[in-house]
Amino acid sequence: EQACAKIEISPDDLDWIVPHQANIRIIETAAKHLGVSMDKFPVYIDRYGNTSSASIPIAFCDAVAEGRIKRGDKVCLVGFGGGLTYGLLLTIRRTTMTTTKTRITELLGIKYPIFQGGMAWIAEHTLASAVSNAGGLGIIAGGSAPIDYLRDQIRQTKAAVNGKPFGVNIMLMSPNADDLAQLVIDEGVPVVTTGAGNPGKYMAAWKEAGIKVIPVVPSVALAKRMERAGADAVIAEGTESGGHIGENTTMCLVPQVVDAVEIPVIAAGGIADGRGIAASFMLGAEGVQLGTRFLAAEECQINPVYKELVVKAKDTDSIVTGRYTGHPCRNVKTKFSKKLASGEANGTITPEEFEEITLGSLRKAVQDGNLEEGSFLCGAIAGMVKKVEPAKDMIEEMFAQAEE
Ligand code: TUI
Repeated sequence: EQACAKIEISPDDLDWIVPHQANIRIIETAAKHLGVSMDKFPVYIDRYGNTSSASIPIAFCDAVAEGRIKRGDKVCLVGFGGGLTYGLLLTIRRTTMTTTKTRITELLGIKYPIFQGGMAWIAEHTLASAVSNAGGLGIIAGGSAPIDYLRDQIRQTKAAVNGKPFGVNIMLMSPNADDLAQLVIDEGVPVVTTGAGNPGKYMAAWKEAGIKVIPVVPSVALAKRMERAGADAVIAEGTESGGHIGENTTMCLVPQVVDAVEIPVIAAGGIADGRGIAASFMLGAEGVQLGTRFLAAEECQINPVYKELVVKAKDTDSIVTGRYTGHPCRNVKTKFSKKLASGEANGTITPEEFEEITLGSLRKAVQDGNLEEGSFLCGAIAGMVKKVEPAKDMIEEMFAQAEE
């Protein structure tokens, strides 16, 4: 009772009460007094009717064997020394939530478990270094960039982050993925994320080079395969994301991936504020990846037309094109993207024409702000992004809100 009062919980909130050392008669009396069942006392009694301090590890082993707790569960052990008969160890069912210290922050040595998505043509050194310097993980997009360009981006980021970690995203559909995969080794890049495919063939070389490898996965099956191949974590990306997307939603995908793998899971797709971060943690994620919110970062170098489209977008302003060609892609709704979506739906645009029209359309959006021929990729959460501000302010505000 004293212990519960001290941390302001009721005895009902306890999964177990493990007496450190007591006699069984004292325990039975205590249970009666607290009005809790003897099931809550996983005690081991010696031949004299006393419990021993070995109760605690034995209780844990039994709980694991019986499936009451599993590896990775958060268990809070609170010890109170109140004299021989009052010594208690409590495991608390509802643990205090913290969004800032997880296996991801430990693995990468970062302050906040937040990644900035490695958006092709968009995520370059100014944005990536701003995010890394703010305590997250900034990621440079490999996309289909020429190798010299990416090398320069990596070196500029390194020079700006003063030893803090950063990442490079390897887009596996890129024709020069092999070269970029070797470049990250040669340049000593600390973290690699991958997208749009299975990075299995690069895994051994990356691990050998000491790189932390974190693939994007759109399904449980791929998450399991990546874990077996040696991935350090996975990013479970829902269909709310911008750009090329899978089918499953963040809400459905993340908890299923969390249940399927032991490695930490980062949630992506449809997250743009502290509530989204808190929700992701409730689904079991230990980190988040955001793309769309960072499009509005001051340090993001996209054309101002693009930034304005994102900031002005409302909830219904994203549209998926490319469903019929097998490569669905989420964009800001513009005349161009609406024409593409309706053209493929009613058959007036053939798959070949679609490929031709969209070739180079991302560059036209990012560099030129070309509303007639550009694909302005964005996530379904664009409607919630309301202002242009420094990446650091975004991150600090979001984690303050998530903790709250
Ligand atoms: O990669 C993305 N989103 C992107 S990449 C991009 S740029 C681009 N340019 C030209 C052609 C294609 C893309 C724009 N947006 N997101 C990560 C992501 N990865 N979403 C889904 C996947 C994914 C899909 C299938 C990951 C693995 C995968 O594996 C299939 C298999 O089993 O091989």
